[in-house]
Formats: sequence, C-alpha cells, structure tokens
Amino acid sequence: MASETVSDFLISRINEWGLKRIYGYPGDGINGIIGALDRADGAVEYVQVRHEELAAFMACAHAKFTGEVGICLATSGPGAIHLLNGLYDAKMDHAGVVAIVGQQARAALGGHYQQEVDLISLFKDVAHEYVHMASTPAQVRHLVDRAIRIAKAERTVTCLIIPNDVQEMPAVEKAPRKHGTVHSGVGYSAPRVIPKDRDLRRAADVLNEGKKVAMLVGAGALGATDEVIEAAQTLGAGVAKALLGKAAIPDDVPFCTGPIGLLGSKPSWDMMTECDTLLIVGSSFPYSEFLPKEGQARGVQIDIDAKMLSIRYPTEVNLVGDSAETLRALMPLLKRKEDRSWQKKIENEMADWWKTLEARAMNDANPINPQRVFWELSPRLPDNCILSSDSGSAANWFARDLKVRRGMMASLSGNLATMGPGVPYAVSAKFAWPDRPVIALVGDGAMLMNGINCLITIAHYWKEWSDPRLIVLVLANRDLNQVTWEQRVMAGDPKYKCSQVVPEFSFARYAELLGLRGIRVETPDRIGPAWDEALSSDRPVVYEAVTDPEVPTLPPHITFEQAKHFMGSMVKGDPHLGHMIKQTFKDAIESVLPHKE
Ligand SMILES: Cc1ncc(C[n+]2csc(CCOP(=O)(O)OP(=O)(O)O)c2C)c(N)n1
Ligand SMILES: [Mg+2]
Repeated sequence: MASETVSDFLISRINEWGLKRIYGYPGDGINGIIGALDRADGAVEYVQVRHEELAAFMACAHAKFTGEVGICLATSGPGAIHLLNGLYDAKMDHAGVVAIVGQQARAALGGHYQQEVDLISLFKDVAHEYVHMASTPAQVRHLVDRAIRIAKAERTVTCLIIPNDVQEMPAVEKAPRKHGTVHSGVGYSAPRVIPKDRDLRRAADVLNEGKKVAMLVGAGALGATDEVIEAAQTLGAGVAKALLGKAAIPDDVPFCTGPIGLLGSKPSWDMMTECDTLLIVGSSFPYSEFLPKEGQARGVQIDIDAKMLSIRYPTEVNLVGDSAETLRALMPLLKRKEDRSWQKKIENEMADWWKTLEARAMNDANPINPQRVFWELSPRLPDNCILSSDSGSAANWFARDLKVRRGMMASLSGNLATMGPGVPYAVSAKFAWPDRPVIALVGDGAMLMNGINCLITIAHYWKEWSDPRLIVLVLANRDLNQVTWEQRVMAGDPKYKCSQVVPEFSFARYAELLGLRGIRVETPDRIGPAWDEALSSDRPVVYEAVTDPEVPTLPPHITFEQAKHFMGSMVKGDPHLGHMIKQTFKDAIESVLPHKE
C-alpha cells in the first residue's frame, strides 16, 4: 500500500523494521495513527489495553521475552503521562522500547492549550537517548528509523512525539536531495563484541589464581547458559543468580546457588562471604553488601555495556563483551581447578538448602503457607513455560522456591521493582508466544492496583491464543506484605493496619464473572490438585491462594539468634505479634537444623 498520510507511513515503516505489534490506548492526540493502523489491515497488530501503564509494561515484556523492540502508543497529555512507570521499568532493566505519543497541533503549542504537556521535557529523562517531536512530515522517516535503532542498539527507551496535525499530513517518504535533509534507512544487526586478547589473558590470570571462585550472573547471561555452566565447571565455582538472571542457568545444576540478596539463598550468601575470586557476568545486582567485602576477593566482570562495569564491586579486570562470546573466548585460557572441594562444599550446602526450603514450605500457616504454593508449583511447571512475578512477597518465593529448567523464561521488574508488571508481562508473553503456558505470580495489592483490570484484557483476547493456559496466581494475604515486613524488620515498626491491610476482594469469583476460570484455594491439601486443574484448564485461570501474611520474608543469612534478636527489638503493639513471632521462629529454625536424610 502506498503511504498516504504521515501516519500511514509511520505504520508501514514500523512494519519494514519487522515489528508487528503495538500496545496502545486511543485518544484525540493520536487519531491519525489509529486510523492508519486500521487501514494497515493487520500488518501491525494493535492490542488494546486498559491503561497506558499496562501498554508500556507489555512493550517492555515484549522486549524481554523476544529480544525485539516493544512498541507502545498513547495519546497526548494524560495518555503520555500514564506510560511513564512502564517506560522506566523498561529503561532500568535495559529493555528496548519505543513510545509513540501524540501531541496537540503545532499551531497550538505554547498556548496553554487543552491537554498540552511539554512532552519533550516529560520524556527527557526516561528517553534521554532519543526523544524528538516531528514538526514536519519529512522528519518522520529518520525519527522512526533512529528511535527503533537506538532502542535496540542501546537497549533503552526512545520516544517519538507526533503532533496530531502532522499525523494527518501527506507523507514525505523521501526528502528532496538538497542541503538540510536527512536520508535514513532501516535495519540493525547486533555486533560481535569480544574483549581484546590481552584483557582476556588478564582475566584468566585472576580466575586461574583463585582457589574459591564465586560467579554471579544476571540478565546479560540469559543467552549464555552453556558457557556459564562450562566456565563454572572449569573454575570449580558456584553460580548465584540475580533476579533477572533467574533463567540464565537451570536450578537443578548442583552448584547453582539460586538467588542472591534480600530474597536470596543462604548458599549464595555463604559463597560470597567466603570466596577469594568473583566473576560477574551480565549483572548489575545492586546490593554490594551481599557481595564479598572489598579486598576479600579479586574480581572480573563481563558486561556488554561499559557503563555497568565495576560499580558494585571494584573488579580488577573489566571486560566489555557479549557474555556468551566472551566466556567462549576465555575458556581456552582457563585452567581446570584440580581441587574440587570448594565446589563440592557449595553443592552440599545447596542440597541442604533445598531441604530447608521444603521444610519451610511445609510449615503450617494460617491458612496457607505461601511458600508451599510455589513449592508445589515447581515440579509441575510445564516445559517451556514463561513466568512473570510482581514486586511483593511473591518475588521472594519466585526467586527461592521455583526450580526453573532449560527452555523456560522468567522475568519481573528487576531494577525499578515496581508493583504492577506481573499480569501485563504475562499478557505480553502470551501474545509473543501463544503456544506456551504462562504463569504470573502476583500479590493481592498489585492485583487491586492494576491486575484485575488486566484480567479484562485477558478475557477479551485469550481465544486468539493457541494454548489458552495463562494462570494468574494471586497471593490473597489481605496485606501489602513485603512492605509490612520491611517496616517491621528495617524500621522496627509494627503493622500499621490503615496503610497495610488491603480490602477483601474475591479474585476467583471475579475471574468467573469475566468468563475465565477461578479457583480459590483455602486449605493446604488443595494446593497441588488446584495447580493440576489450573495447568490443564481450557481457559485462563485465576488461582487465588488464601495465604498467611505472617510468614516472614527473611533475609537468607538471618540465624536463629539474629531472628530472636530482631524480634526482641521490635516495638510492641503489632496486632499480629504472637503469631508472627511463632512463624518467624519456625522458618528461622528450619535454616539451622541440618537436613540430613
Ligand atoms: C508502584 C509501587 N508502589 C509501591 C511499591 C512499594 N511496595 C513494594 S511491594 C509492596 C506490597 C505489595 O503488596 P501485594 O501486591 O499485596 O504483595 P504481597 O507483598 O502482599 O505478597 C509495596 C507497597 C512499589 N514497589 N511500587
Ligand atoms: Mg498482599
């Protein structure tokens, strides 16, 4: 189809870039673009969301789950403002997203006009690598080309602002050949980035000299599973995973110590406190207190982005490179550690830790222990499934209790740690991979924030997906639980009901109302059978688990003594004090008991 208006050209150019889906919400700031999407007749699919923030989360998840650039579309003023949180999520997790937003007509700008917001300034932080407004049709070709290429190459957010009058003008596909015009083209192919030999040798020297090597992998290692495992085997190392690197190596690898940090494992903590060498691959895991003390270990870091090097630990050798390629180039220089005792120790500790987790999951709670919901899901995870988690207590159990296997994907809002991405990430995963089962793990607070609205979108679209399985687990604990625990443990404050308790809402019944399946699980014996039902359902399911908010989200290194101490130091007056202390002790005791057969 020959492009007619600027908007028609915009859509056909997006199509030329190979991008086939836009998540959006209309408004009179983008009527021209919506009209063009209609005329394009499905060449670019339009997915209608319930709130622009959800469109941005979906575009972000599209980038995370496909490696393509995600696109979201919103109207001027309010619609554009609504995108922001989802765009920051993408920016902070290095997901390539293009935001396309409308603007009032050029002649009105600067006139305190209806819905006129200074969008260049508004997006100047989140999209600082590239935010531009089209003031004439001849700009649009290079604005689109550059916004997509920069989003992809820099793994960041870019933004195009198109005033509504420009949208309706005749397209200028080819600027005249004269001074002051720009002639751009489509296409991007990632380069091969490998450090220099000299630097690889310096890295190998550090790693070869170490006796107790710890590895930390993150999102940047997601495409380097075999290389990470091989390097760890050669170095006799253990491998801890930052949250976004959950799927980087399978959890049944015996020297994988699972998560790190506040929601980490004890073996990751012990490994970091005892290692003499640290190899970080594709991770900017933020909390340095969970890494070795400065001076304790010599460090090597691999990252595709030099900006991310040596900011959490003063690593001695900093390699700019693709994780898989760099590890492959490093391998021939590494000497296999003959002494395997360090890795063996890690493997033993990890075997013990899995037993601790099982024991914690099986502790009684009132009525359901949330850990058990995850523990029982874990062996039932379908091959190739895609997992999303929200921010909240779910992220702890997602990180610790689920054993991901090869072929699975898993993500959440890693760096912004915002509430609200769990369900929209899952929807986006279904659009990208309609034949794969998808499971979202979400708290009741996040559901009430935006998840229940997103269920309406699921109800609207699920029949288009070849495998209808999309399960939303809701931890119905009537609490903003993650923060309730943070307030108790970090500030020593009791639970302030007015701020922490969320209203009663029947998530399962609401799902049924929408034509989805709703399963409410109120007793521990129902947990497993309900997962079986959900995973064999012929339609999307809301799995509402009535869980106990007094099960602590304890940091991994808290010992029984420390637990007693912080409980003792808590101010009195928590309405749930007795039950909570009992629950905390149960979990803390599980960590210090040896789990021998
Ligand atoms: C947009 C946003 N608002 C507030 C927070 C702070 N916060 C983090 S987790 C959390 C509680 C989440 O509650 P819920 O979704 O019910 O999960 P739970 O921890 O209870 O399982 C809050 C308020 C945040 N991360 N993001
Ligand atoms: Mg909750």
